[in-house]
Amino acid sequence: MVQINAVTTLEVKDGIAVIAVNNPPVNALSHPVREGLFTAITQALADDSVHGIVLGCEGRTFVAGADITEFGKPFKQPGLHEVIDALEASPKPIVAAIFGTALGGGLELALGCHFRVASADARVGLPEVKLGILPGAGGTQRLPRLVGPEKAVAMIVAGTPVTAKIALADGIIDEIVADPIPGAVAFVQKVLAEQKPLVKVRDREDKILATRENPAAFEAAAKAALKKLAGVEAPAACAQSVRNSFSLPFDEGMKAERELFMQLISGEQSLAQRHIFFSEREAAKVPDMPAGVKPASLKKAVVIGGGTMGGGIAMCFANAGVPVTIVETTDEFLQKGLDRIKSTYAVSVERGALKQDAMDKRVALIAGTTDWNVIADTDIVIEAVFEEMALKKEIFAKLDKIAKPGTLLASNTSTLDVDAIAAATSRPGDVVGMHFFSPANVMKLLEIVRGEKSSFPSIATAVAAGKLLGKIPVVAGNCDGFIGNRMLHRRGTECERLLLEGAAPQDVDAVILKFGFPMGAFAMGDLAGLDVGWRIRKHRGTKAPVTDALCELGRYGQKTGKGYYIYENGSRTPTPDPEVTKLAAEKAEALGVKRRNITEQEILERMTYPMINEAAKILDEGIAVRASDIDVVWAYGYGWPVWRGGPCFYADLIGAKAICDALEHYAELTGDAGLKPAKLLLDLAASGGKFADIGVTKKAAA
Ligand code: T1G
Repeated sequence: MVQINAVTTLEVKDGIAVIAVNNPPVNALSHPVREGLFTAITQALADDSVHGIVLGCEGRTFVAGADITEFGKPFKQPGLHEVIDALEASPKPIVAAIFGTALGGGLELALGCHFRVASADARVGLPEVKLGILPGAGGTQRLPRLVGPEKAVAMIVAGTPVTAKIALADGIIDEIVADPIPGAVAFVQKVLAEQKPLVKVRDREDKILATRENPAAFEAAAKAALKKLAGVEAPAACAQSVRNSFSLPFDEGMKAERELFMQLISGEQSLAQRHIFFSEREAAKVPDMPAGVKPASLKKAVVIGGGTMGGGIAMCFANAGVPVTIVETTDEFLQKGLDRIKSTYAVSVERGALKQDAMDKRVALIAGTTDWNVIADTDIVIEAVFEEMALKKEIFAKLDKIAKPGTLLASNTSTLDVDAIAAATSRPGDVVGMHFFSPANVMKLLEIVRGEKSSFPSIATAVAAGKLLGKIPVVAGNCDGFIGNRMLHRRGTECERLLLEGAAPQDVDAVILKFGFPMGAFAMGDLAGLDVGWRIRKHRGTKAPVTDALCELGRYGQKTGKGYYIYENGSRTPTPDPEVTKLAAEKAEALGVKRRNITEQEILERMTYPMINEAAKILDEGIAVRASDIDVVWAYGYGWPVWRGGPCFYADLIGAKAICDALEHYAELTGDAGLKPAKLLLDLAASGGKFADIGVTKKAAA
């Protein structure tokens, strides 16, 4: 075996050269890897004793793409194109040995080989669109030549990997093997023995000819793939590049792909999406976690409450293969909860998103009882009952008596004081908040609330639980509304004021949708139910004149057919209602609020800047560990468009000074001192600093 460089080896045995990359953690195509590959291929091609070549990897996965950390840095040769061209030009058969994931540049590398074999659990795909770019090393030109442009555009615009089984059926791989490298060696020996012709993927036309003659099916597939992606640059560029694969000669298609790639990679949207990529991975790291603290293993789970949230949380455990028991107060409530779970799974099966046998396996992992003793033998308990402090305290006092030592006791509260809940037990160190987002079996975000006394093992276990459940865990300090809801509340206050000052719900929501959110603020309020906030305000003695008045009229939103909008005959489509504007005008008059035309720009600023201001306070108080955590919370919990990077990333694009000036203006305009810029934001404005520079907040690092 020859060590070509630190990350590449070449071993020749019985006429077969095995080139292996070993660049942990995911064999990304860093400059040393590209250089090592190019050298190894050149050597193998020049070696007359070599008749066939296998391209493989050591470690936990095949190549998971270009090295994203090199983006934006000076480019070093050889590029991936040179490496792939060398593979494709080889007169000796080359087989890629895929396992784990072959993603982005990793799959493109494999598409440069003559053949591909993979282990049964492998997944292959081109996820570049999730980084705001497109496959830039031939993926948009070679993949259509294997699977056809229709399948290719769907795969590339979605960026979702496919399983080895589908890849084999679609012709991306040639064989599923038990062991990648030995399997690839056997495959290349078979090619040599049968003198199979070496067809370069670039020369394959059979899968694109029909589309070239009649692109109607492709255009339909592209249109379907691009639905709901208006304003996002990369998906449209992906579709155009796949269109080039059958409408242009290969080399021209490659050239156009390169140009599109260079445009996107230096754009704001890709910067934002790469920021989110690394931020979601960073968020799981707790800076002050002492080395050696291990999360407890989670073999069994209990969920208190089988309502919408409790049921969704139980599904998360079942989806992760963890047996879970729902504890309810009555058999009737229990059955209702279990039935709701079954019907949710049934909808996924109907849609083809889940196989019947997978549903059966998951449902079999979910049990239900009214007997609390089940808690004595579990590793984690998540309480998901009604948002009422007295009830929560009663439950945690009960858990304290039954649960075995070391059981993680978590509350799914979205607003209540976790320290107060923990104080109802004799083991506050074992108590954390685990705030799931509705629908809990779908939403990726998990806000882990660290109480004053939450122990490091408890935090570590909660973060590990989040990952186990396929969530993106973000650790937040304990305060009213934690990170997400605290900022959302700030936006809500502005929404109410804008209604009084003259903006209609549909005006505000139109601006928010244009910005890229999947749903407007008022439509979201109607979905969640206006009565939820009304009850909290009444409890706190605060007011929202227009919304309170709507609630007094029984207009709670979708659930009552009327809220800020009207929902005809149970539909979910919001229809503007002039009655709401009339009511707002009456309230404004009663409160002496002057009504005026409000520009889209002002609406956008008041829907974002007060939240950013709150983010500054949240960071200053150490409630969030990093600014990027706040961006992850909003991107995965509240629909902030990932291609806008999150509130703090967005603020850095605008600049703290401009935001402070606008906030000063709105504070004066509205008379709300709460809009005055936070100290941290003023400091950034004065220093010309960015949220990105703040790094880990002092308190969190302590
Ligand atoms: N480059 C650099 N670092 C990477 C990386 C990459 N491509 N992928 C992962 N990492 C780091 C990650 O930040 C983390 O670091 C560690 O590896 C483990 O990752 C020309 C230009 C492969 C499915 O988009 O989807 O090719 O936090 O926690 O959950 O067309 O990582 O430990 O310091 O995510 O097991 C296209 C991105 C690139 C795939 C593994 N490829 N990666 O998931 O581990 S663009 C991608 C993933 C491209 C070409 C273009 C996942 C994974 P740290 P992890 P995981």
